Amino acid sequence: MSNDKKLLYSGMQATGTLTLGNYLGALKNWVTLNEEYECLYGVMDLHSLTVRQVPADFRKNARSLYALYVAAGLDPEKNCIYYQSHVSGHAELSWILSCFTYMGELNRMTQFKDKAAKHADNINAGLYTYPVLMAADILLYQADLVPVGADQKQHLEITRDIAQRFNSIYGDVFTIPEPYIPKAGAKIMSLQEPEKKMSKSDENANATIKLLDDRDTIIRKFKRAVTDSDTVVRYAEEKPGISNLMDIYSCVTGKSNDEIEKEFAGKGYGDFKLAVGEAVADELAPLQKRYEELMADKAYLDAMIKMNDEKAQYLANKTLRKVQKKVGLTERIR
Ligand code: ATP
Ligand code: LTN
Repeated sequence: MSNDKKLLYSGMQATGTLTLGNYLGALKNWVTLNEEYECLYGVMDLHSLTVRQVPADFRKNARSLYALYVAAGLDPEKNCIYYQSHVSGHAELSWILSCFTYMGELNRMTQFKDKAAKHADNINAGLYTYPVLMAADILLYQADLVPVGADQKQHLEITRDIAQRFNSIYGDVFTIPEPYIPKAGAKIMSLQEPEKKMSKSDENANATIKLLDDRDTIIRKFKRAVTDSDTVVRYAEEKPGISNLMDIYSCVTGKSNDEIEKEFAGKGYGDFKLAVGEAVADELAPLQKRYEELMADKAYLDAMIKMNDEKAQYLANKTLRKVQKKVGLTERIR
């Protein structure tokens, strides 16, 4: 791109409405890091195809995800926010990289194991090669930094391994990306089963806070959050429910665990849960308002999508042509 800022790349799958986990683990950090980096954010719709989608819902989810990125504070005029499927280079580079990825490496991926167990009737090859496509997303743009939640760490490691392997054969083709995994909020847990991560595909509505839940729903879900039989607000491994709520409260208010423990000393879980619910609802209110405005302005979103698709396509092609040449594919005759 045009200046010498380092490049940040990230994205999310377009499957269902985002949760507070997606927001605190990823999206909120994208906004914080935004000014320092040149940024690209993808709506990862090709990755979403690894799980069966209803076409009409899928299209709506993808647009809604685009609008949520913008509503969270990412300016589409300053950042390249685009659809993965609109840039053919992702699939093309993914094929080439799959020839530099070992099955032994893919066999170790825990997300594949989890998803295969969850979708036992549809263990498709895309689910298996998912990390190769993710490596292609990142390497195509020569990203320096990739902010994600803790569950994506293994995918970043395999991306680095593939890039290093390729570079060791062909010279310095790819930038080796660094993961950015936040200290607080990297793994927000389910409100109903606090030993499981909060996931947008959870069937129990009370387990997740959706970014578009209204204030009353948010407060009600926090009130019902599973905790323990103790009454003291304290961060501890044997108190996963309360510790998770403290993580959430800390991410949203910026308060440390010590400060939170002091704030709620002598008060019960009820007061604490209400405070967490209110803080989260306050944090999400401006995002929700902006989201509604954006979804009502079709022309604006369409113009942003078109402009950024072209920008991404241009950047992607630069790397793709270089890679094709390096591996010895015959250049097109113009
Ligand atoms: P699904 O449950 O449908 O597989 P997901 O909720 O895990 O999806 P992704 O699209 O896979 O969502 O992830 C988008 C981003 O949100 C990634 O950076 C991921 O690390 C982060 N993320 C997802 N869930 C959490 C969570 N519970 N806590 C923190 N970060 C999360
Ligand atoms: N697998 C990621 C989504 C994703 C991604 C990427 C994130 C696909 N390609 C490239 C960062 C960079 C997930 O969050 N589940």
